Amino acid sequence: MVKTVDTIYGTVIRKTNKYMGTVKLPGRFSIDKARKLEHIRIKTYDRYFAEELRAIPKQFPDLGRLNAFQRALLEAYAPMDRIREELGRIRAIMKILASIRDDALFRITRAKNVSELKRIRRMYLGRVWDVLHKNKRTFDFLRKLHRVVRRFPKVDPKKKTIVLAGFPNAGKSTLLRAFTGSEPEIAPYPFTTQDIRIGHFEHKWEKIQVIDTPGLLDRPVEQMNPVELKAVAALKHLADVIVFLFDPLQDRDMQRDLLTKVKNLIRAPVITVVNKGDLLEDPDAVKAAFGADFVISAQTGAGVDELKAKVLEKLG
Ligand SMILES: Nc1nc2c(ncn2[C@@H]2O[C@H](COP(=O)(O)OP(=O)(O)O)[C@@H](O)[C@H]2O)c(=O)[nH]1
Ligand SMILES: [Mg+2]
Repeated sequence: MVKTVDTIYGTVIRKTNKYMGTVKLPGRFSIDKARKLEHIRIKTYDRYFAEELRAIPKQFPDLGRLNAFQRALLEAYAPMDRIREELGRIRAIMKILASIRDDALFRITRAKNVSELKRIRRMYLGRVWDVLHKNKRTFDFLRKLHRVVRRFPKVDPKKKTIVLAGFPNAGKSTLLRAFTGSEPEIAPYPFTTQDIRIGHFEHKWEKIQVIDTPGLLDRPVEQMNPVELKAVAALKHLADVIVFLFDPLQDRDMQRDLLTKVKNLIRAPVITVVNKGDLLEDPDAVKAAFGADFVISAQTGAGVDELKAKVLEKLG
């Protein structure tokens, strides 16, 4: 978790107070002893601030090692340069805090009485607080980004991947189950309010991934906000083939329109399929009308094996 600036500040104050309660210097009160104690206190604040700040970049994956899908997903949120810049900003803040510390430590050596020491401490904390708050945007940015990074969907870009698309109710979930013989794993899809559903099946000892993105590849692209659009476009780094399902019970032109948009967004080979063939009197005529490659029934399983064979052929 990336903490807010107020939490960081509060944590450091609390830890330092606790630590200082354990520090005992021998002898009676003297200004020299008061200086020593104040010196320890400032160094303790600084040590805890540095600890808190150092922990932030450590919680992020090595940006150089992200796969193309993860990178595209992150870039849906912000350009990689901005992410690097904000992470670098944390190191810059650590340097500034170190110089504020050094200035305070120097002033302590010159302090003539306790009230002067107190003023130095107040000044030190005030300057640190200012620096943290001036950079609140950086902390907030990294907080939000981290919440997403740690819940990245566990898709493997090295596995061959089938992405399902088509109108709601076209039968994507049913086909995913028919392909994989099981219920998919569900993970939040970053930067969208939607989930990603991930299923697997084995073919010749190789695990093939099947991905369904309900609410994303099933509606007009115009309705997506720019971040959603980029998050969905990240799928192009994953998709080796798209299976686009037509629902013969819904408007044909609108579905063909969505197909065009999905093609433009992802640019992987597309296999088009009319589903619910079991409900059709003349499946081949409907298939021709939709301009589809296949007609199947995901529910009864009719045509599913042939479709699967074609998909595997495209996957190579
Ligand atoms: N008759 C028939 N119904 C189907 C077929 N495939 C899916 N359905 C039904 O259509 C509805 C929507 O299916 P679903 O897989 O949830 O569609 P999705 O929204 O694209 O995931 C469900 O009630 C399914 O049972 C099919 O091949 N034939
Ligand atoms: Mg579904």
